[in-house]
Amino acid sequence: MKRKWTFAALLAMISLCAALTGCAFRPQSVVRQADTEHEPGSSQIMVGYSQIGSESAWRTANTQSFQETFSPENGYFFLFDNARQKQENQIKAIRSFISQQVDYIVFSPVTEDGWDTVLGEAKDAGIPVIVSDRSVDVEDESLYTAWVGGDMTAEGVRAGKWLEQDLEKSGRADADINLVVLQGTARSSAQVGRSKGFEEVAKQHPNWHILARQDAEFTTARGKEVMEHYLKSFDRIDVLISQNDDMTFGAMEAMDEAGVTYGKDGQVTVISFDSVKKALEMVQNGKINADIECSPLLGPYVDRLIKKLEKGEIVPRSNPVDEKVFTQENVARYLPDRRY
Ligand code: GYE
Repeated sequence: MKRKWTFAALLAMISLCAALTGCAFRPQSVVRQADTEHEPGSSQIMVGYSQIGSESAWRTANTQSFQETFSPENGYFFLFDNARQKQENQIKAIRSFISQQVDYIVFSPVTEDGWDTVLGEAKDAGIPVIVSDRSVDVEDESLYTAWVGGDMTAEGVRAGKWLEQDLEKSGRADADINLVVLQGTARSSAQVGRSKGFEEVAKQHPNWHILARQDAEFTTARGKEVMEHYLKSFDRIDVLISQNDDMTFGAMEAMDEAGVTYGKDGQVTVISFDSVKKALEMVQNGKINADIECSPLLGPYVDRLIKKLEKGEIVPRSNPVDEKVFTQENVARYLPDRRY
């Protein structure tokens, strides 16, 4: 339900109330969040945003992007909820946005599956849903209006293609290559897509041996633990595929402690995903060989979609954002502008 009362209508109500009762009119607040109020006289667009959690540097930048973009100055009343990695918390948050009759629901789904029921409730309430970052796998596509984010499968393919070229350059195109994978949160579209894309390329190389793939939950602590386990389990690891930078940082600690060298002049080739500033610095100093970009700065994209919907325009259902691959050859050009 929209609460975009015209100023004239509001003024008329105030005068009527004052005339009838002699009292000062104070509209009742619809929603309270901290010490702010969204009032019926307001023309602000009310957006409820359910964030997955705060597992990574990427996620922090993503949250910041939304908080900066969805400001009162930009015409929004913004409700933010951090689900702390739990789907049930996201479902609760979405239900609370529905009961508060927000104008739009935006969310980044922790996993791909399990959204049909709650998104059906949002649809029944007539609230458009925009999926941001990770994607959902739902039976009925009309349960959400649009998705915006990185194409995770394409990112996985880029990682595979980069490795292909690198092995060719170093004359190892036909050598036996041992790989290990640190996977992100199980059943998240980031994990599913990056795995699928990389394995499409890996399948074409019978000499690439994926020794292990394990869930390290997109965190530095788990990345370190799982890499320690890999280093103990396998005599020779040639390539580490780490599905985000935070796990890469943890894996590096594990390799440092085990005395295993990595990066451009090391034993283990490191391919990472996200491309946060700290990781790009490591690309520059040769500790990470290639970093596959995924942009967390999605707030402005969602803002543009909402502004178009407000004008009654039709928006594309799928909105992938542009992404790069960073290596020592090109990183210097981009590093100075990296904000996160
Ligand atoms: O790679 C990771 C994070 O969904 C693309 O989630 C995102 C991933 C990102 O926490 O760092």
